[in-house]
Amino acid sequence: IKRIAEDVRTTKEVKVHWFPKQIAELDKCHHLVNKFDPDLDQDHPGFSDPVYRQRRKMIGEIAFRYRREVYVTLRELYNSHACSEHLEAFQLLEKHCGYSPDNIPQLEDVSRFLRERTGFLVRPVAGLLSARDFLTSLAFRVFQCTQYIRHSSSPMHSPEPDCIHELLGHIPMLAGRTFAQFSQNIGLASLGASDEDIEKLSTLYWFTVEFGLCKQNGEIKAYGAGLLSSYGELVHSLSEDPERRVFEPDAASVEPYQDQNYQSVYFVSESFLDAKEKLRAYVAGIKRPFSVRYDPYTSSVEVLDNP
Ligand code: HBI
Ligand code: FE
Repeated sequence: IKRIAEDVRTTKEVKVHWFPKQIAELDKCHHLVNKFDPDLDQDHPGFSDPVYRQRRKMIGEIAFRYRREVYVTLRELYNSHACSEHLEAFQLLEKHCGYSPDNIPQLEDVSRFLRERTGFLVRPVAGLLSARDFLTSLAFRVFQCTQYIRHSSSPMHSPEPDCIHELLGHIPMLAGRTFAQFSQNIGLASLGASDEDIEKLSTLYWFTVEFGLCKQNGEIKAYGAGLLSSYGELVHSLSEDPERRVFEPDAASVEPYQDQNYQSVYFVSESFLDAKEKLRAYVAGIKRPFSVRYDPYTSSVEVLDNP
């Protein structure tokens, strides 16, 4: 694709050729000179070698799609595979928060956006946290967000959370009221819980917030961030291959899960409201010698002794 560089006017009305002012703008410096292109130049040693030319073409396409590959591929798939809450929030994030194929949004902007929608805040974190610490922050409506991006040799997959996973998977979901409350409730249930209960809540989190499916207008859609940030698993989760079961916290909290491969089982919620009600009943069964209440005015947790 050829793009004619834009001319710009200086204050003196002298036309000068456009040039980048920031390193990121080097994305716009991609115009090739075709003189020695093996597809066009009959004297090129590779001109009559179709295998070589095919390989060159593939490498060239990677260079052109650099930066955009994950965003553009997932964005397209959301239309058919993502739940309506995700699609709606994603549109707003594109409009207000700098979500685009050419830009990685700033956490500060994302945090401001979420605060206005659901009161969730985003806070930077250096890597994978312990389940207890991660869940604890959810109790305060704080989402710990990784900063780094996956290695470019594997654009469609990352073994650990990275900013693509957080920004494309989690953030849009946290803009929804019921889902935000659901997430905070898992966090509140985790405060002071035993190691066994943390393990169960973490598994519950896995099969809902990370890999959950839900029903919408008679169809099944994805709402889990692990799905919404992985092209391959998003397609797999709604295909014929895996088993899909009705979401029941008692079962989901003890189901063995895969963190090396695609899940073989997914849990489908009737709605976020339904999932929230089921979680409430499940949490009521967790034994703690106290209960907790979140005070949004002071952003603090009150501990209430059980009678
Ligand atoms: N840590 N930084 C970070 N991001 C996550 O998404 C995350 C985590 N630690 C644990 C975790 N997620 C979940 O898999 C559950 O164990 C809570
Ligand atoms: Fe995650």
